[in-house]
Amino acid sequence: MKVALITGITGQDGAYLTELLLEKGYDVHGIKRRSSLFNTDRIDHLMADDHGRKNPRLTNHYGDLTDSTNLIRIIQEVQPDEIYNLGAMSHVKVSFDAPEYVADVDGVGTLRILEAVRLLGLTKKTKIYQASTSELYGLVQEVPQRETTPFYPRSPYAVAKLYGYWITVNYREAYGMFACNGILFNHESPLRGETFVTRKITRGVAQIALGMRDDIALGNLDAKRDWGHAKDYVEAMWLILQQDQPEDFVIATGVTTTVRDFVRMAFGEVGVELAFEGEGVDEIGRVAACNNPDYQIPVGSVVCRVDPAYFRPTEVELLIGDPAKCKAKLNWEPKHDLPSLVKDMMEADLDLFKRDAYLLKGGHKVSWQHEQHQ
Ligand code: NDP
Ligand code: GDR
Repeated sequence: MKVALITGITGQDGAYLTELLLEKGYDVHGIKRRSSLFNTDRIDHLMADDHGRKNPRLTNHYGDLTDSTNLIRIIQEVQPDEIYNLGAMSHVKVSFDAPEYVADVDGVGTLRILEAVRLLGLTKKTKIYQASTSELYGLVQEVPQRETTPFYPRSPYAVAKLYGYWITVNYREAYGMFACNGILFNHESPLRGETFVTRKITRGVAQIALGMRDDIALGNLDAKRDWGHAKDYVEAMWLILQQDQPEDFVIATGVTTTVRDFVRMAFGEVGVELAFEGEGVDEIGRVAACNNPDYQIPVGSVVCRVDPAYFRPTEVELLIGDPAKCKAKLNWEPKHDLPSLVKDMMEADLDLFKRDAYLLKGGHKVSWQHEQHQ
């Protein structure tokens, strides 16, 4: 039985990857941070059965990527065959507010994992997956972006990940380690963090459709992203570590879409047709037609607007990945396209907020009313 260690197990990808590896018969260990609130919502269903009996094949360890001592101790105890380094402060806009912390976690954190494996003498046993990102491409140098496209990072997050990328390559070349970068383009799901744009949109549209709010405020509607489904992308992570030779791979769909069109598609799921008017900070999205009797949103109402608070000091305008290498070598192709992703996320958020809509009607408060978005 193989043993895997996942940093960032409580995040979106950590949850889907844990599910996948358990299905494949792995013993899974995760590193989670101590938090004053429970932070294992995404993996609770995997940690214990309906009767509260602990899953013997899933073990969590308290730890942090800023602390070498606990990383060394955990890796020594677990003796993993595979490490998936998914832990990171992963929000691009927030990285401008906490640049030094992000350098420490996302950049030096990767070094700490690699160095722990080397110091413990596990270089021949333990394969390492590093969660690299399409944000490395930043300012457009070439489209579609592929493994050989030059990097031009545009945020403290991307600069920290650039260090993570190269230190992974360096440990592979210097010490012969099986250490690989997956350069993953944006991937989303019903488990996506609430402050990333797709989830912010699907949650907002669900709340508007259920009569719980009037509109959503967003930043740059012109940004283009190559969006896939997280479920497909964790499969690619696993495949990268099953190859004969350690290599770096772009994982993408090859299709790009604007944030504005994602908003249109999400509203389309509740039968609303949007018309955008105005430009820049004056742009608004207005209901042109509402064709679903379950969700009555008045024609003419403004349901989407732009708030410059969500603009970034430097933006990544266009991402579109070339999946040729992952198709050819990993035989990986996404099972979901963008319409099925939007549908999946909208259905989940409509389900989620139906209960809250009921509570609000009864005069109760619900927690999301006080949320701060980014
Ligand atoms: P999430 O933000 O959902 O999850 C991040 C995880 O990292 C959480 O488990 C979080 O713990 C943990 N974490 C944060 N800080 C630390 C720390 N100091 N020490 C240990 N763990 C920490 O990200 P995703 O699941 O979406 O992404 C997974 C990885 O892939 C990240 O590295 C991200 O940068 C990268 N990536 C993501 C892409 C995407 O589109 N989703 C695309 C390309 C790369 P907690 O729950 O306590 O906050
Ligand atoms: P990104 O994802 O920065 O690509 O990083 P995000 O969803 O945050 O932004 C995508 C694009 O949408 C624009 N945008 C907004 N973004 C947010 N968060 N909130 C808004 O209100 C909003 N309005 C418009 C952004 O400006 C941007 O252009 C994600 C993360 O998962 C990273 O960890 C990962 O490395 C990359 O994807 C690939």
